[in-house]
Amino acid sequence: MKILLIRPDPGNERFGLGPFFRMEPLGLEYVAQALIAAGHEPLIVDLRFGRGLKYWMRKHRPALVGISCMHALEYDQVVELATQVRRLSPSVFLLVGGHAAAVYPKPLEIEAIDALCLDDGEEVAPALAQALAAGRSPASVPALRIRTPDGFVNTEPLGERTCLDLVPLPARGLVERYRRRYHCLIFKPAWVIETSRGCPYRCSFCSVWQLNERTFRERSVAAVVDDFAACGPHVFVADDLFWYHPARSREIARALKQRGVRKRWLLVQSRCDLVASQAELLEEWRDVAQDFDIFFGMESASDDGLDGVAKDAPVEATVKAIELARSLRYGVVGNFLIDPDWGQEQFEELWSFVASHDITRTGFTLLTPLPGTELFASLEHKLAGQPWFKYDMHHLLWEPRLGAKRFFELYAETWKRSVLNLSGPKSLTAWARQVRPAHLPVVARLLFQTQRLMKPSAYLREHAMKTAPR
Ligand code: B12
Repeated sequence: MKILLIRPDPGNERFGLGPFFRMEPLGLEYVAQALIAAGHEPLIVDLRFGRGLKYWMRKHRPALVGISCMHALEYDQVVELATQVRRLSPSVFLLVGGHAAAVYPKPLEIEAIDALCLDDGEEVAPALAQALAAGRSPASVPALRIRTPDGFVNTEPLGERTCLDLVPLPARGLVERYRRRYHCLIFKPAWVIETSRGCPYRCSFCSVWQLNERTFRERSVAAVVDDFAACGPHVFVADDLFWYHPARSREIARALKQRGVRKRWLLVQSRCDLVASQAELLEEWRDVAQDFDIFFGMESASDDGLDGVAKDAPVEATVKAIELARSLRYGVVGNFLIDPDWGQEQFEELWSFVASHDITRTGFTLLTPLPGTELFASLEHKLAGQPWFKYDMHHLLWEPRLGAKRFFELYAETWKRSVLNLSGPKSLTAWARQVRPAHLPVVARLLFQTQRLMKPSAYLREHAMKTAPR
């Protein structure tokens, strides 16, 4: 069966670090590989670059179209895209998958869409393609939410969680034509690797553990090493919790070194308490890349703040992790959450923490009830009517305690502490020294675009809007 898999252009990156991360659609690459293994003919299209939908629909003539919806902030674009696909091809079967579609499918329950994928695509998509090819009803395929004359209904869930080794390597060849467009921070081209999926912790703002029911699945060491060896010099590891299983992780580091795999730059995401207690493991990994950054969800400058989001770790762990990582020459990158109910004193507490630990490579996001979290479920009635573009963690979904004007002044003031502030900790000249001359125009453009994070008026302008600015 001919299948078109689409990564939409969310076009909603006015705030935050999105523009710095033009990442490959790894989820679609795994789905595509599973479809190839089942004898189908998938094509991946990244609508952020190059030719548009019409061209690819005409060229590939798919019987099945799959659209990816990773973030809640993409719902509106996905609905629009699905409507366009339906207009171009009334008979095509239209499936939407991805994190946001799986955790909260409701906004995607429209006439144009036939089914929503509620679990791992590697297992569900080939099962659906087989059913369609054999003329069987999609109702026989597990882990779907399908459109029926009586509305959308769920099919049986998968019997057990998909084993990640079902598809050992993603179909990277299908996105090679976009490779030079993919970048991560100042590194270009960039690759994304997944070594594990899920997280056993229970942070209240995160929808990952809720979708995965606190499970943590791992790819085999051999598959991870093969994937690292096949990818280029700049790698972002998409795992939510890198280094979680120290013995396996040590084995991967050793196998990579034995194979002679060394990257120019590596970025991984992990928890502070985990890193703080794994000095030897971090030493083992350090040589795997020339520059090695760790992204920490630091979340709060106080124990109360961490308890408030069920982080299950103290601030002391944050401090220890920063010290340990720096002592081993890791770059420390992080994110803090800002509660709309804060007063000025909590902002000041955060500023003082950031200054005393010199944390400038950091982002600051608003505590947002994201679909798929219990927080969202409990507030759903209060949030009704809020447009999806505001779920980017830089828009307010209700009036803050200090009032929007004062709140955004303090929020913008907070962002001024980040390396992105060109009149702050790092000048444009300092950035230029780190970047290859050929990449300088792109990085400079991204940095100028990012200066709006430090402008209260930019946030205020969108605060009252009910539809996204075009
Ligand atoms: C990489 C990533 C990004 C990248 C974007 C990557 C890209 N390709 O565009 C960057 C860094 C830019 C990013 C940014 C943000 N992100 Co993000 N991101 C992720 C992360 C860490 C990994 C995703 C990934 O690649 N996983 C690995 C692949 C293999 O899995 P997958 O994509 O889920 O695909 C599988 C299934 O979903 C499914 N599938 C996927 N597509 C399709 C399509 C079809 C047709 C089918 C059948 C199946 C299917 O099959 C695949 C294989 O099983 C996830 C966390 C997570 N675990 O999902 C957060 C996550 C998706 N991000 C999140 C958030 C909140 C954000 C930000 C708002 C954060 C911020 N601080 O600003 C911004 C938004 C940026 C913007 N304005 O667009 C949340 C979303 C929550 C929600 N309910 O909306 C997540 C879940 C993190 C979290 N802990 O809560 N993100």
